[in-house]
Amino acid sequence: AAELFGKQVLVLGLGKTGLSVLRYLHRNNVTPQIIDSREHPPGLADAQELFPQAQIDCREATVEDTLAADVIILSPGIDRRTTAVALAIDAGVPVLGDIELFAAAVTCPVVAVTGSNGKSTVTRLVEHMGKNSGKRIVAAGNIGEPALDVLAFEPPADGIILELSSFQLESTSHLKLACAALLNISADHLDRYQDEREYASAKHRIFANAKQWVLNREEQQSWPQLPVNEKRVITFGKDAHPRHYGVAGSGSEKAITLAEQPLIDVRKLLLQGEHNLLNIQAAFALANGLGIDSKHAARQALSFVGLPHRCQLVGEYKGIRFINDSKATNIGAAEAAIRGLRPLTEGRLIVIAGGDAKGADFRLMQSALEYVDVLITLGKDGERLAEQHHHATYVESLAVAVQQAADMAHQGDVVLLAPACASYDMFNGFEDRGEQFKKLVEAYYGKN
Ligand code: UMA
Ligand code: ADP
Repeated sequence: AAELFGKQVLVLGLGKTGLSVLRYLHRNNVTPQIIDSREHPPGLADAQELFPQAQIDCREATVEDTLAADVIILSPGIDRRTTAVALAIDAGVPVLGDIELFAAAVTCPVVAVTGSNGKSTVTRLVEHMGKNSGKRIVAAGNIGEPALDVLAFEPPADGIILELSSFQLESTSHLKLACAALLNISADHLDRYQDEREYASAKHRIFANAKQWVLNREEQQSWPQLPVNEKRVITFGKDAHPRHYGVAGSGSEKAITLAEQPLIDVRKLLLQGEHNLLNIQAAFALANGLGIDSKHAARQALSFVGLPHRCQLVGEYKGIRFINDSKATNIGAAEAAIRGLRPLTEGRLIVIAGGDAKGADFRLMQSALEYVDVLITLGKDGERLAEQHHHATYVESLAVAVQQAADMAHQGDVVLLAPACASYDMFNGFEDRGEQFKKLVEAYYGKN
């Protein structure tokens, strides 16, 4: 923070990130100017308490504001293309994110994961692999714990696993990483990017200063265009590999391997679905980057139960399983859930989907929808999604969707909530959507 001292610092955004930035600046005796475009930004009262003397405005930032600043600290929810921000960037004003401040201040080893899907699962798994290892491994970033707050932890972290979104990476240039993983890239957030290439290049920024690069063999198109140094690269995939991570065996006799040597017997895992075998391999590589040995990581992985709202069984009634994958907020995630659950479904697969598609093209979902027997859609883009399937109905609410699904389901069927869309058109976030789903299912079967 030394380089911020005495400068005119403008903090844009007063959400979780903005507040963590303010706490950091406060610890470093820097008083910023603060602007949030929302009438009642979530962090307003806390900000006033931290900086009673600071100028805090709840309105759109103007070009005068941004050009007057020496440095702008931008929250990830704000588009860098916003006129006032874009003009400041053009004028040479540094526009940094919280992760860039974190990068300049952190002293312990850091590893990070990005990708369209699986980030939170991998982040929590790496954190879990660090438990009982004698090291204090902390998860931070897009997962919900702002990275700058971790710097103030007592006792301090021995290693940090960061979940990074493309928005955070856009405003980051100097993050040194012991290891960086890119899980996959599928269309998402196209309301914030010109095209998929621009979205991918934001994600590729994770490798700029990383010692090791963890890449997906199944998705060579997600690899960075930068010259790939063989020595730095660790890959993961669905098959065994002579030097890298992989999966050996077939049917129920599978093992996750490193250089064809077994690390974990897949039958012993609580985490379900083919996509999670890939997530586990990436987590191994990242945990290794934090000095956690593979044996310990493997033991810990066996007790990892996964995260709520990700392919989570909410109940089984009359032999019908109801699965909540509300976190499938884009097509790639919904596709992974559908493909992953089809082999485990004896009867019909009934999928509830729809919401705010964030500009995505639903035709990309057609191949996955072939595995779906009945599609029930809802939300802002639900009617458009229904056009992609031969047996689809559009309904006005999640309550009606659950009722229709439960009415038609028989023993052996699976009812899967995998929206392929964001939730904000009808809900207060994916957690709210998942919880409402669970409540509606329970109410249908007379359970409170
Ligand atoms: N906003 C305004 N005006 C402002 C500032 C923000 O309207 O002046 C709006 C944004 O457009 C956005 C919302 O407020 O809709 C929140 O934006 P924010 O930047 O204040 O967000 P934070 O509360 O700081 O939360 C962010 C991440 N959110 C986003 O990137 C949108 C959180 O990830 C993250 O956990 C948190 O920082 C801590 O690091 C959430 C997320 O949805 C889970 N991430 C996206 C995703 O995973 O797909 C990227
Ligand atoms: P993120 O933090 O990137 O949103 P999560 O771990 O929360 O990722 O998982 C979100 C959804 O993505 C899950 O509900 C699951 O359906 C899907 N998913 C998880 N891992 C993968 C993967 N490796 N590839 C494709 N889809 C995945």
